[in-house]
Amino acid sequence: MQNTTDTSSYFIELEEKHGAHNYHPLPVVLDKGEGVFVWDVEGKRYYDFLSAYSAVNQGHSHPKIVNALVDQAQKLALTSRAFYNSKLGEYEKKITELFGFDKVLPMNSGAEAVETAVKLARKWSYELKGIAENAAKIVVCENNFHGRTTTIVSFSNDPDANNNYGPFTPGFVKIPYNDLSALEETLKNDSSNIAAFLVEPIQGEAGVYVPDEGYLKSASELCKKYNVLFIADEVQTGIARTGKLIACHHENVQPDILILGKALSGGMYPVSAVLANDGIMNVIHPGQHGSTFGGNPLACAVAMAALEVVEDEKLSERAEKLGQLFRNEIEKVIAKSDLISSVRGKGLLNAILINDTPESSTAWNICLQLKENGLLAKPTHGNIIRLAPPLVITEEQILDCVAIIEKTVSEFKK
Ligand code: IF1
Repeated sequence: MQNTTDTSSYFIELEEKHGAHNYHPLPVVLDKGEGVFVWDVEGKRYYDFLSAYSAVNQGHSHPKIVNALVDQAQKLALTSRAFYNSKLGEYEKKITELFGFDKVLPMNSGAEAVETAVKLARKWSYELKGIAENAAKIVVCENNFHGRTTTIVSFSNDPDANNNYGPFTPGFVKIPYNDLSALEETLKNDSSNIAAFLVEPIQGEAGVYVPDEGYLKSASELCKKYNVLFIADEVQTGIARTGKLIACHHENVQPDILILGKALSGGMYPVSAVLANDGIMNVIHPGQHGSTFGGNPLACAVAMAALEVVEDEKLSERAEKLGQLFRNEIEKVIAKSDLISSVRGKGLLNAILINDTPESSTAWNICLQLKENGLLAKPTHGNIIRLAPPLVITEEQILDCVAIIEKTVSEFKK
């Protein structure tokens, strides 16, 4: 018989009482993770179909990444950038060569990397493009999600993200996502004041919106035409998630500024990065940007191991192949059910659209039933359920999960 201090309800009550209520988690208390699986405190096993919002692409507690963390932690964890360290240069060489840029600016969270990219683009636009001081604008897309700092939520149109957090940072222009004429119109009318276009190659939080084929390519060409930096936020779509090393590579686009986070560390440690070529990155001089933990030896060791896993285990190719299989199999489930209206995504970043209103709790209740059936997923907005397992999942496990989804859907009573 379990005693009362190791049951799910005990841990849920602790969080309820002592923690800020800034999330509404599914009622499951996770205690262990390995590969595609997580276990709750009662010892029940689940397929993890959220992967910590695509931070655990390499699978939970990948041994190679854990070993890199432990070995480096026992040697040297943090020096600050007041001194050089024996890991940062090695990491910088590896990540810049892998992604094809001259330089990297290492940070910690995805939002910090987005903030870094905003500052870098603005500074470039004043010092090299010649925009008048404080006049720089950055074009962003409606329904974006780039993080939760005050500046970033300043250009969100999600009231939950920015209500009562004002006053907001000025200098951002919103256009519809996946709309090239809106982008061209904006650039044509005001390019002399526009520093950059910041875009998610797939809008994750908005509900896994995949833009039209060619959107990223044409958008990057429009930016070049008007001397505007093309900034790709690949915090969620990067690191093999969509079937390429970064989602921009599906269209052979090399962004002017690339933002990475999440799975850059395999979910083992907060690691983010901003990559750019010298013509942009060299506007930053000593004392003009940084952070206590940015580029620390522990983060570098973990990130190098996480990137090696992506290469060694061919995670991009796996995501591409198994993502196709997953969508094909889910289409068969859709054909037999009126509960799911569609499936969309790229690689192993997918979502299903539930046939009910966004205000309904149907998607949430389906996730509760999926949990009972051994698969963890969570709705993004309203009636969309994101389905994003670790990229180390096998074909057999994909089919097993499709069977769980099919069982849940066929049993579900609204
Ligand atoms: C939450 C989802 C949300 C991101 C992109 C930057 C960041 C994120 C494209 C900031 C972070 C996380 C944040 C987390 C839930 C999750 C998320 F889309 F992935 F599902 F919220 F939209 N750019 N996404 O997706 O990175 O500072 O979090 O390291 O805030 O609830 P971060």
